Amino acid sequence: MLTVFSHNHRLHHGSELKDGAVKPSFENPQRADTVLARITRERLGEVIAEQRFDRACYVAAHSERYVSFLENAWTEWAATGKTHDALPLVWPVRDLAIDQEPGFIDGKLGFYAMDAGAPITAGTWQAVRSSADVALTGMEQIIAGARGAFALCRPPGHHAAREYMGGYCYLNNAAIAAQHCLARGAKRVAILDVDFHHGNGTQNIFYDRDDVLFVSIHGDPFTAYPYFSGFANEQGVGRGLGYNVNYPLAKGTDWASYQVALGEALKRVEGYQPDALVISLGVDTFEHDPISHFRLTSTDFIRLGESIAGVGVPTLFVMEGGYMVDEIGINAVNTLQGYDGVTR
Ligand code: SP5
Ligand code: ZN
Repeated sequence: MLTVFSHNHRLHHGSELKDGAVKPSFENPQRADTVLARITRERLGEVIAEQRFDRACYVAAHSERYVSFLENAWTEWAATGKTHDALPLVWPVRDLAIDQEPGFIDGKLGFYAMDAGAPITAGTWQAVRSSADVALTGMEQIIAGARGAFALCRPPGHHAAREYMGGYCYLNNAAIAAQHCLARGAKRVAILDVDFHHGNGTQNIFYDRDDVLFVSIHGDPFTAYPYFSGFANEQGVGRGLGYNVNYPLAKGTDWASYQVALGEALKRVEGYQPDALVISLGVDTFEHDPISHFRLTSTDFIRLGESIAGVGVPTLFVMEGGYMVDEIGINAVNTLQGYDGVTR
């Protein structure tokens, strides 16, 4: 399988609040480099660089003002004399939720964020834009007739909604790729999100639409991040009713129970008869992931890839989470090799 990769991901290396202190984020540059090293070692296939896409491709999944915010946030933050990462500290919750962009960067950060998990640094925008370009380049491969392709995106994207960042995500790479596929003539695209965390951003972007089916398998949000979305009764609205499907699973879920939900999810995808399938591939469902609590083993990821192949639809894999850096390469590449049917 061909991989698309951008060296620009290294321009983004942010901080997050951990145990009461600002520390390097779990979402670090080593992650993508470890996956790339495994791809090379396993000779998965060709690795190509991203092409540059028009900004309009991002605005097709996000709002104009949000994309402008991302482009200018660091400059506006640096103009206040600060040199450390920009993180929001105030949010427009419930009754304070007015739809007016603040005129100062501190307010803008909260207005366009769901949490303090998406730091903005000097190189963030360039990395974020390149990550979306990696997904778009991967989708071009699928459009050109490839059976499968891997977009080694970093930073990840599935928590990024139409108008907000969060959970290490800025632009929603999977959503941008799916939208691009439709723009290039597809009638229906399905997105299956297997990251441990609910893909609230992708759900948000396509919630009222029937031309993109969104299916997600994740930790029950009653007790797992992002807490405020990912419940089974979130099924879409209007034309989109029935085209959003959530499978929240209990803490400690292992392959035996995971595969039941996966089987149902894949049946939904198959029944939709999509022209293309996008997999939001988070491998934070791994048993030793430091921030998640499922129990998939490295071999289970091979089974995951094989099961996805069973749908028989051209598939773009888009990298999302996975924070056990030692095994992130093995687990991601196992999934891709499972899909390719080339595993031991
Ligand atoms: C793309 C993706 O996987 N984003 C995940 C964002 C998760 N953010 C919440 C992290 C909460 C960390 N809790 C640490 C517990 C460590 N024992
Ligand atoms: Zn995740």
